[in-house]
Order: sequence, then structure tokens, then C-alpha cells
Amino acid sequence: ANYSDEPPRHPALKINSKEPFNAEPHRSALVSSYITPVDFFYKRNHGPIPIVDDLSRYSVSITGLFNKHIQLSMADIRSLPKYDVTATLQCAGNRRTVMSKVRKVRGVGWDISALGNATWGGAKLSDVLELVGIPKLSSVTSLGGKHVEFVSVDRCKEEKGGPYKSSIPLKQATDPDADVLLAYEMNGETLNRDHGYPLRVVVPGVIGARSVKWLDSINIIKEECQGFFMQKDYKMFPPSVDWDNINWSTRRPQMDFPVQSAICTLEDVDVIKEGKARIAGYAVSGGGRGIERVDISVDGGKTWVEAHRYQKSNAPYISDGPQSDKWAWVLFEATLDIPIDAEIVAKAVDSAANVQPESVEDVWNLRGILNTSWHRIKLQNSS
Ligand code: MTE
Ligand code: MO
Repeated sequence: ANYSDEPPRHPALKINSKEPFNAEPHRSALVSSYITPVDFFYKRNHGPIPIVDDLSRYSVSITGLFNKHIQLSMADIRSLPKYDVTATLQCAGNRRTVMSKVRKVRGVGWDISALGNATWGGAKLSDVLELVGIPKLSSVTSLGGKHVEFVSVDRCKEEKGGPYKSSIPLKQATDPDADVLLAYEMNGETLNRDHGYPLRVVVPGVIGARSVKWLDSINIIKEECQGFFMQKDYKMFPPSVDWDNINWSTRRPQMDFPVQSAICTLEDVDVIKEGKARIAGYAVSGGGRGIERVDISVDGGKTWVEAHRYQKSNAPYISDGPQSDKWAWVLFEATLDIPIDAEIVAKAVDSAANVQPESVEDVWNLRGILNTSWHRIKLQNSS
């Protein structure tokens, strides 16, 4: 591993691990705009950032259970219709630090900012696969392929020096409505090195781990990818399973993320005076399920008020339509009377009426993933 050629990063990011580089913005940065600026978008890596410096020699190979072996250049990919999809990418480890306070978990610590909302520009994977002869809405190829594996250029120790990889079902990959992209732009700019230059996968509504950066090849395979991050990581275990009784094969790789929300205008240690305060944050759900409601409490969850929600972009590269961004977060806000000894709580409800679990103990798992418990902030008393 060689960390001597890392890209420059914004000094305001909070670094959770230096090598590999894992960092998140401060809470307040997340609610300053609907679209997260690239500089403040969390960075989650498992090895050094690879350098792809000669685009004319870069290509994605597509191999596996169909009748060809194809190399697609950037020009081939750019010749397909370009889509701009606004989608929230969230690491499964978001909010792990709080979970680790219940009982020790394994993994990089994250506060509540291991997610961001970006407009990804690129070709739809369904168009790319059609170009090479796999029809839209296929669930199996003529030779029995059922999954689409993405293999990266980077190298990581979990894969014993091999590349990061993962897969999604062929059905999702060939479904134009699933909006899976091979993205070369982020927020209207060329994708930068940290986020996968020159080309990354974006799988909307699914944990960030499946959105492979620095794409090298796409393989059509029979079974889901056997890589570390599919089989030995990013699986949700019940609280009864620990490292001495874990059996990885009993669980499926996590795909969609559950309904999540967090308050971004307060830190855990904040002192605020009694009186009115603006509480704002984000809410998002996986699988394209929208946010139906966000409830806020100032008394630890005894009583609730509904927050105002909004999705809005002033970015010039997004056409304003009546429809909401189905893969994107909503931001919420409420101005509330804050009592002495307030405990501020947020919980969101998604369009399928799924609601965040009340306590982190109930969802504790040894890998510390998917902490979607009610976000609580106990304010220090100032009076
Ligand atoms: N792709 C590669 N090649 N290598 C990685 O380490 N990390 C994954 C995913 N894709 C990773 C990767 C994880 S766990 C997450 S959460 C997202 O990328 C983070 O994307 P970002 O750094 O652009 O925010
Ligand atoms: Mo992640």
C-alpha cells in the first residue's frame, strides 16, 4: 500500500482514519445545502486512492455469462444518454460511534455524517448492459448469469491485496427505473479521485459499499460476488451474535438501507438556553422509499411535533420538476421551545410506514452497521 499520492482534502473534514482515508464533515455542514458540496462529502476508503492518469488507455471490461468479452472506453460510455440522478449515498457504518458505546463493535468510528446527497451524472448501467447485448429487465442471461459484479482498480488488505468488489442482482442492474449509474460526474463536475475518478458505480437506495469506485471491470456471474465486503462484512446480525459464535453464511449481504434521520444543528455537548431554537437535520430511506414524516421531541420522546420537510436544489445543472428526488434525502426543520434539561429527539417514518427503532441496544450488532435508532441529543443545562 502506498499513501504517498493521496489527493488534497478540505481541512474542515473530521478525520476518522488517515490511512486508509476516512473522513466526514461537521454536522452543521450537512444542512447548509440540499446538495452536499464535493469537498464536504464523506470519504470512505479501504486502501490508497488509485491514480488513473491516462484516460485514453482507460477502459472497463465486461466479461462473464454472456457471449462476449468487451472493453468499453470512456468515449463509449459517454456516447450513451447521460442521466443526472440525485441520490443520497450513505455508509452502512454511519452513526457507528454511538452504537460502540453500548458494547464494542468492529469498524471505523463515524458520527452522523457518513452520508451525503449528490447529483451523479453518467450512463445508466441498464443502457451499458443493453449495449453489450443484455436486454433491459433481464433476471438471467442466456448462459445463467444472475448477478453483476463490479471490480475496482484499488487494492485493500481485506481482499489480501486484491481489488475492492461487490455485486448487485442482474434484475436491478438492467432495470432503467433502478437508476444504477456508471457515473463520471458529481455535482456537475468531473468526478474527483477521492470519489472514484474516472468512473464509479452509484446504486441508489443501497448502502454505500455497493457503489464501487474506480471501476475496472464488470462481470456477469451466477452467484453473488464472493468478495470480503459482500460475504464477511456489511451483513446485519442480531444482538445475540458475537465474534465467538458468528457464522457469516447465515446472513445475506445488506443491500437497501433502512429509514434514517439525524439532527445536524446541535452537537452532543451543546449548551443552549431555554427558549426558541431551530432544529434541523436530514431524513432518508433506502429502496426509493420516500420520507413520509419526521417527528421531533424536546422531552426525550414523550411528546412529538412534526417537522417541516423540504427537497430543493438551486444548482443550475438540475432541471426543476414537480417531482421529488426519490433517491435523495429530505432536510427537515422545526423551531421549538426548548425547556430546561431538554432531550431533543428525531425519528423519521418512510413511505412504507417503517419507523426508526427507539433504542440503539435493540439494533446493536457486532459490525456496528445500520444504527438507525432515534437520534437523541441531551442538552447541557445552561441556567
Ligand atoms: N469502492 C472502492 N473501490 N473502494 C472502497 O473502499 N468503499 C465503499 C464504496 N465504494 C469503497 C468503494 C464504501 S464502504 C462506501 S460507504 C462508499 O464507497 C463511499 O463513497 P465515497 O467515498 O464517495 O463517499
Ligand atoms: Mo461504507
